[in-house]
Amino acid sequence: MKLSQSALMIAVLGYASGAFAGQIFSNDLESGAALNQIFYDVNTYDGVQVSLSSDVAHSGSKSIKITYPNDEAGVELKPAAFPSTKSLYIRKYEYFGPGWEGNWPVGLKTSRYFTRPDFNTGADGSAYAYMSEKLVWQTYQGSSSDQYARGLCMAVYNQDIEATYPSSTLFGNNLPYIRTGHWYKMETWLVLNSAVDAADGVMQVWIDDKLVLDRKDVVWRSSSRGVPNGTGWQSMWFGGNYSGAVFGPPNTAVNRYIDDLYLSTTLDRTATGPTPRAPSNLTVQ
Ligand SMILES: [Ca+2]
Repeated sequence: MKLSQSALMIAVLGYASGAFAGQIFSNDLESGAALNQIFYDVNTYDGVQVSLSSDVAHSGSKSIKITYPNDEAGVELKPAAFPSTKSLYIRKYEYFGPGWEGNWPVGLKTSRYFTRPDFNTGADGSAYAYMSEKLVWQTYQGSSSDQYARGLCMAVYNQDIEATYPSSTLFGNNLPYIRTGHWYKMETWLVLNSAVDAADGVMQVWIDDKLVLDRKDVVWRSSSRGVPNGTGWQSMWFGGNYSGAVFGPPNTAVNRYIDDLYLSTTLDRTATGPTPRAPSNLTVQ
């Protein structure tokens, strides 16, 4: 299938009616479409399994289930490339099943963003600005008995932007840090810097509506770091690989779920995306 055909199909499947002006992609996984009909490409690696699941859901009864059977396995769920945009807003909901406790990775890629339409970064030294988003991250100083992930680490080509969630920041389950058994609302807002080497790029992250990263000085396009190219965000993927646990790989498969994926060129923090459907087990008296 050609990219243009796939983009058309995704536009049809993407619930474009009634969308916000800047909406690029929106999907609640409830349409019955297969993952390879929703995404331009579904790449899996190293035995990872990905499927539509009814185990848990943020909306309706379905979500994406990613099973990581061992270390360094991943999946890339790619929406079709989109017209170049200086600003990109991403919202998704993530849920971690039992077994992640004590096995939180050095970096679990929650998404990746590119300024090329081909999901690539270009050659070293003349590369294109991009980012590996890791909103689930365990510090190297962590404890093997940790029941949660402490922070995030955004890899911006030869630079890691790290942060630790403060214990005072309570998420929607009224607990600090990322834990199993809760749907976390994750929002990211990216604005490319105004010129190469200009320290005015924006990177903001909210989890359960709490601002956990607020940077207005990101040098996305940088000559000194060898990443001078890119005129706007043009492609991304959801999902991503499990980058190794601090204390060794888990001895059992661990499951990660994603639901209600949304992309926009505008900061649609008030948008809810697809209208949430009532749980399938709800009965009207
Ligand atoms: Ca759903």
